[in-house]
Amino acid sequence: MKQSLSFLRPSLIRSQLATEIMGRRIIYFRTINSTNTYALELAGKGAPEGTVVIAEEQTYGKGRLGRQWHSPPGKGIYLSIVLRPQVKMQFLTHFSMLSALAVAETVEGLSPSPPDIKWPNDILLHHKKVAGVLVELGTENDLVSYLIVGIGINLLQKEEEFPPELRGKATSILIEEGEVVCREEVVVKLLQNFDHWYKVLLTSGATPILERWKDYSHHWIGKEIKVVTPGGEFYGISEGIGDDGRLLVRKGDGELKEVWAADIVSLREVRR
Ligand code: BT5
Repeated sequence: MKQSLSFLRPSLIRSQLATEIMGRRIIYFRTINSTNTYALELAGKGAPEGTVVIAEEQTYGKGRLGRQWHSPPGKGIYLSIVLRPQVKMQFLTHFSMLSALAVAETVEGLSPSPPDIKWPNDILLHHKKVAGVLVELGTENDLVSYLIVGIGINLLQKEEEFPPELRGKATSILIEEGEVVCREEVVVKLLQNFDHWYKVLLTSGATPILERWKDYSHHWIGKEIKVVTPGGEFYGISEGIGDDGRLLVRKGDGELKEVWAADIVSLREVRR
């Protein structure tokens, strides 16, 4: 891939996109607090499905559970997609899994080393986080009226450009592969992968997504993990994911725990 010139060019991205839904409309910012926050506002005002908000830099990039996403100018991809699937809340995890899958495939295209998806939706290269996904939603009754999928991918950061607390835990394509990738090409590939899996989910259901997802997750399935939930933490063996996206963990006493929302840490990391 060629080196990025400097700023992203939304018109070039649009002209190269072969998607049906994603990127119908692209809204671009040099700097913004959070593309997810902006996309949530837009969706609340009726922005169509497939609208993409993308920025060079986020001053308050959001992670899950009030955490932050480090988003320095020109170093990564920070984008949010508006979706309007007609689904019930219980199927939400499928969208989170499809997002992680689309990102993992995109990262795989940039790296000879296969990425891992760490449940629920961290994308790792060599055990370090290279990308993350944040899904937020607006609801009406029990139906999802819109979903915002926010994706952050680290592409061009050098190790010393991460804040000290992220060094050794976060990585970028440049660090892992020594390659300066073109961010526009990565955006195009990402939106195409996303478009593909979104259509698969709507037409064929979640099974193909769950199957493909497993290809990226065998590094931690069957392994001992620590599960950190808002209510406390416990250890167990990860037995994989259920059909609805729940994490299944076998505790030492034999009990099978089903986990909806948590962070997991592999024992390798626990013992570090
Ligand atoms: C995530 O949260 O991984 C979701 C990240 C989503 C970011 C995108 S960027 C576009 C869109 N707009 C937004 O405002 N957000 C989305 P979580 O699993 O909670 O992970 C957050 C944690 O990852 C932080 O607490 C840090 O430990 C770590 N972290 C922060 N920035 C990072 C980075 N650039 N690379 C790797 N790890 C990072």
